[in-house]
Amino acid sequence: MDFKDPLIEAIMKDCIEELALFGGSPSFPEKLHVGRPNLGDRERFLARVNEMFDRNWLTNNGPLVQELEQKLAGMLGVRNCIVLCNATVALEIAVRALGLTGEVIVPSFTFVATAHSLQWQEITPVFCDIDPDTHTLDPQAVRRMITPRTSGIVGVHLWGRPCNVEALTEIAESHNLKLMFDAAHAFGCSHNGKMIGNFGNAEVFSFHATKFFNTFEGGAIVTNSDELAAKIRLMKNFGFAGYDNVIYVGTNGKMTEICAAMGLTGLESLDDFIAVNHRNYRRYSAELADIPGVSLIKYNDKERCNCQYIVLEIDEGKAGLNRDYLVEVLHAENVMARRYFYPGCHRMEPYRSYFPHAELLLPNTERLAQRVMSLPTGTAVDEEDIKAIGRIIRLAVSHGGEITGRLAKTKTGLI
Ligand code: T4K
Repeated sequence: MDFKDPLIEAIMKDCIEELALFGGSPSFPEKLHVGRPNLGDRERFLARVNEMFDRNWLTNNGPLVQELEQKLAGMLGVRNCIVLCNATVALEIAVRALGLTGEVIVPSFTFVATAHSLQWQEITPVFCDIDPDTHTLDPQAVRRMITPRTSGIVGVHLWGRPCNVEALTEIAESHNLKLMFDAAHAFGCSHNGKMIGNFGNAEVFSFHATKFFNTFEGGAIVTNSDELAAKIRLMKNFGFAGYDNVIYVGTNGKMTEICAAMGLTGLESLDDFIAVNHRNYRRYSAELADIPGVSLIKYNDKERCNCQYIVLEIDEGKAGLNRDYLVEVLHAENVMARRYFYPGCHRMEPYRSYFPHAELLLPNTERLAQRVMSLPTGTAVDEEDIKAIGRIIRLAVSHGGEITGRLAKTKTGLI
């Protein structure tokens, strides 16, 4: 296929026959993904890796891991940072170290790892509804979900936007519950001027390759409790408190030196990554302005924010087509928009079988799971790409009814 400039291609498309979904050529020659890794300076990374080989120290709390922990703790202003192999294991360890049992209140509108980290340890995730504006736990709903078996609350700072930390803290304190945050999306973000990482009993970051700051795979637990941190350090290393001396059940949650090398290198470019995300956000905001039924979620510009997710809500009534049809249009153009976090954990197994009527208590989750989508951003996306994506969305919405009619017919087998 003969590919041209995506912007020119997208500008030229002015009727739906030209959309790739209906036989036109895709606007982008290659797939444009959500979650393309941001890479720091390759030479700096390779130099660190060479030094690592010279030392012949590859894992088990090596010097690069220690340096990364110190740098992260300093940057976040938190007493303890323990880096781990990924955020899922970090969540599992934090849950265990905090002694959570029985039932724990969590949002369903999150990546499934939040719920799995509980269920994996036979703790029941009790799915709670979210605030329709912030997409984070609704404190009033949290109060209603508390039972005598509740031991804790896991809030999720979804898209990097902080939970209502004050209300959740008040609820946790008044009911003697532990409070932790899945801050997988919120590294580098602040709440009331304080860096995320300082709230609740502990917070967990993800440094997965798809996050704006990555260590290939990786994560961290941060806490201002020295006692909790000491326990977590033991738990991530099989429970060893010294040679031959195991004092807890533990697991292997250690981060390797090569992952820490990636993290240390990424930290040196962190401000650039964030600046690119903000610039992309402003461009998307301009390109998508005034498209009926398409709204870009807002970030609080008075706080520090990594802006790593470009999240849209699609109102089918105004756009003329639903989120799923818009995603189909974009995928055909090689824009790999994602339906994070469809369909909600409560509609995934095993939770769907355990709680077949959970949706009755989750109206906002249900609604948002049908309306929300994420678009590509980060250093892999430039101004021309965003303009082209904006034009595809504008074209699709301006022919929303027609696209809906055609796709509905295809799906019902009428054509
Ligand atoms: N809590 C929350 C709220 C989370 O969002 C996550 C993870 C976790 C906990 C657990 O954190 P980790 O245990 O992963 O540290 C991705 C990520 O794998 C996952 O880390 C992330 N959240 C989630 C939101 O997104 P998928 O299933 O969408 O990944 P995948 O393989 O489809 O990758 C996304 C896109 O990124 C691909 O279409 C292509 C691109 N990509 C991906 C990788 C790995 C690349 O271009 N290069 C790459 O190396 O889950």
